[in-house]
Amino acid sequence: MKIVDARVVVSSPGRNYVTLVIETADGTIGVGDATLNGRELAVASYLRDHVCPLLIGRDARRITDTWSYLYQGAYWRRGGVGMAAISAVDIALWDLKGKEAGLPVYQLLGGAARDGVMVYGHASGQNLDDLDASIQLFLDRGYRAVRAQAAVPGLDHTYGIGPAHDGAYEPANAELPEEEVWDTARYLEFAPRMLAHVREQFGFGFHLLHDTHHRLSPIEVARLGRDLEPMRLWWLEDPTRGEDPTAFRLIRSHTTTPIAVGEVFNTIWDFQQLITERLIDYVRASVSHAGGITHLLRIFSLADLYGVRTGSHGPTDLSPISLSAALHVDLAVPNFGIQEYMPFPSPADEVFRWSYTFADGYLHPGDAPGLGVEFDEEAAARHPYRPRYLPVNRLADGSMHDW
Ligand code: GCO
Ligand code: MG
Repeated sequence: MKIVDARVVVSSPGRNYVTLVIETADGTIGVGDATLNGRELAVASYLRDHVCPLLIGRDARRITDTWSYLYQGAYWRRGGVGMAAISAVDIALWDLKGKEAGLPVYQLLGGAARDGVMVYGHASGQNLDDLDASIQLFLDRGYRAVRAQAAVPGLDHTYGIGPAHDGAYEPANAELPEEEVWDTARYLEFAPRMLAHVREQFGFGFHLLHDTHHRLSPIEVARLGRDLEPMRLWWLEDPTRGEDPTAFRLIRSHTTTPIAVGEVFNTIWDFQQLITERLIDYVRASVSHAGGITHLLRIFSLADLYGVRTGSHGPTDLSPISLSAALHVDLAVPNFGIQEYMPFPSPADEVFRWSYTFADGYLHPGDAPGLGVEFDEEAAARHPYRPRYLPVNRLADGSMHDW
């Protein structure tokens, strides 16, 4: 299983993806996702210029050693770009290991701990009627959990609202970042009203989630969490910025609304205090940003010790390789909670062919050896990279704000 080639393909079948392809001497191909929304080329260069040359000649079977070689060996630690690169290598090596064994990756992780992976869909609307139509669509399709977002009245634009009822949205849609204006007071008045409306319309027979995208201060979250308690959310996501874990002590002392954090985190150390002080309920890590399958398993094991469950990041700005890798982990770990799922629009399906399937609100990664995703490099070449940026957020007076 000697590695003979490692190459990076940046393509844009609907949106930009960075794919790492690792080939071994017997011609087996392993694939990893290195996409970092809005900073794709930085990871591509980190891999091409600094990591791929180090992989040639290494034994693809030595996953943990390769992880440590790239992490400890670089001297410079953590950070989005470097960790996305290490994650992609790790994911590709697990894919190769599964292919060599002739087994789906989840079998190598201890086998299925459940029959399927419960997912949540993204419902959204420009107003409450649109939101109702969107939620209905997910419930009709069999989803057992739905994230609800709606445009905040009085704001020109609210992040994360799809133009279509199926919630599909692509926020990285401009050649330079668009500027959005945020108003916390309007949001804090609207969000409880919006989520109460959802429970009034649809009842409590499904799990309801909501994402706040780091925009509130800790005391604002404390108030929102209290206001939302009657709606019994599955989780309130990223309510405040995650860099200061002690902020969550304040939130915790005021509300029982469950909290999910970590889609922008890169390592177990980012999560350590939040988990060991039981300040969060769900770990939101991305397999392709938090060190691949190897490191995600470490984070999830730590979380399990403290009764914290998993809720892996899974938007369409991570490629189908990431979603598949997350699903193998989800199926195998004891403390699985829920998985985010946004179906990939065409032409992503021309470039990536996946074996995971959806039924009755659950995904299953399938039983193809490895991760179960084939990457078509010729099809990828037909969709070249286009510079695309996420928006930024300002307050009405022009100050930069978290978004
Ligand atoms: C989510 C996220 C995404 C992020 C996106 C940024 O909960 O799915 O908040 O929508 O904004 O991944 O690239
Ligand atoms: Mg989020």
